[in-house]
Amino acid sequence: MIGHGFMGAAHAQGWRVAPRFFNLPAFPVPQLIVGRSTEAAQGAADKWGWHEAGDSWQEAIAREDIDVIDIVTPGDMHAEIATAALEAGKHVLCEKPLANSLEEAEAMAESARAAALSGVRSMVGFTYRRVPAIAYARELIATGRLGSIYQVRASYLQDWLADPQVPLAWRLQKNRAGSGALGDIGAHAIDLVQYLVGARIAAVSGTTQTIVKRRPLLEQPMGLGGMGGAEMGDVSVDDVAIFTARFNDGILATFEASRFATGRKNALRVEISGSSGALAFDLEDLNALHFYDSTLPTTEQGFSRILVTEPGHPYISAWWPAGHMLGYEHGFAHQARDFVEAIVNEVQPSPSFDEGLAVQRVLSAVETSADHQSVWTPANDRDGHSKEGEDHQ
Ligand code: SOE
Repeated sequence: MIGHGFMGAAHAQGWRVAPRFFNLPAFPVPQLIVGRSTEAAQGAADKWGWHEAGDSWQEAIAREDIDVIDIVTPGDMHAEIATAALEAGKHVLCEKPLANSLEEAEAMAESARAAALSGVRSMVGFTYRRVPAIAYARELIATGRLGSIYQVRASYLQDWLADPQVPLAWRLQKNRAGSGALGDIGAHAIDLVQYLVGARIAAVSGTTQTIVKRRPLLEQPMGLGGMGGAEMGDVSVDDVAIFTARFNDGILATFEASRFATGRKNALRVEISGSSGALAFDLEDLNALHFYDSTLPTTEQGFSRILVTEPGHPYISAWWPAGHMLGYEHGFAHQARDFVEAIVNEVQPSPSFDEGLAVQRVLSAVETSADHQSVWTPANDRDGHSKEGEDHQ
C-alpha cells in the first residue's frame, strides 16, 4: 500500500476484515506500507498490523513477492505509480479521483487496457458503490423497478472547511489534489449516478467558488497533526461546485459538491425519479434506502424506508443478523473482497480505470464550463434591476 493517511487507514481496515468475513478465493497478506518516510510508514504498519514499512514505491513494485499495489496517496502521484505498477505486472487499486487531470487519466486508462491483455487487473476506489443500500438501489434500477429514469438530484455535502482556521492541507492545493470539493467528493456523486442509472454524462454546465481564499499554512506540512501556523497561503481549489448535467440518453441531473454546507457532515445524497418509482439515499443514514413505488394504488403510495440489512441484500449475509447495521468502513471490506475475487476469477473489476476516466471527463468539463462561465445569462444587477438596464417589474 502506497500512502498511509485517512484512506490508508480505511483501506487497511478493508484488507484486514474482508478475508475474515467473506470466503475469499485467496488470502490478502498485508505486506508493505510505503510512505515518504520509513519511520512514519512503520508507525502505520505497526498500528494496522502490516509486516513491513519502506519509503520507495519503486522498490515495492519491483518486488516479486508483491502482487497488488494499493494507491492511497494524494492525486498528484496516482498516474506515475499506477502506470509503473501496471507495467510491472501488478494488479492496481487506485483511490479516486483516478488522476489530477484528464490527460493523466487517459494515459492511465490506456495502461490499464494494455495490462488487462495479460491478465493484470485495475480498479478505482469509488467505494460508495459498495454500500449495500447503493448496491441494492442499482439492482432495483437494473431490474426496471423505477421504469425509465426521468431525472436525478445528487449532492455531496460536508462542512469541515466552513471554519476559516482549518489549515491549507493537500486537499486544498490544486497541484496536489487536482481540484477541491469537485474532485474530492463531487467525483463520488458523479460516479454513483453514472453507475446507478447505467448511463454516462454527455454535457455539463457548471460553476465553482472558493469561499475562503487564504488559510493558515500547516506547521508540519507532512505531519499527521494538521495544526495551522501564523503564516497564510492561497487556497487554489474550489470550495463549492454546482452543475447541471445532461446524460447521453437524455436524463437531466443537478449536482452539488460542497465542503461549506453548514451542518452537513458527510451527506452524499442521491434521488432518482423514474416512470414507475423513485429512490432516495443519504450516506448520513447509510443503512436505509427510500423507495417509492408508483405502480401501487395511489392510496397506498408513499416513500418506504427499507432497512438494507437483510441477508438477501448485497454483501449483508457475510455480516450480522438482520437489522444489525453496518458503517462507513464496511465499504472498504467489500471493495477488498470484490477486487480479490476479480483477480482470482480473472475478470475485469468495476469501476475500471475506463470508468474512472468517464468521471474525470465530467470533472474536466465542469472546470472548463466554470472557467468560461459559458452559460451565464444575465439577470439582476446589484440594485435589483435587469442586467440589460431594463426593469421589467
Ligand atoms: C475518499 O474516497 C474520500 O473521497 C475522501 O477523499 C473525502 O475527503 C471523504 O470525505 C470521502 O471519501
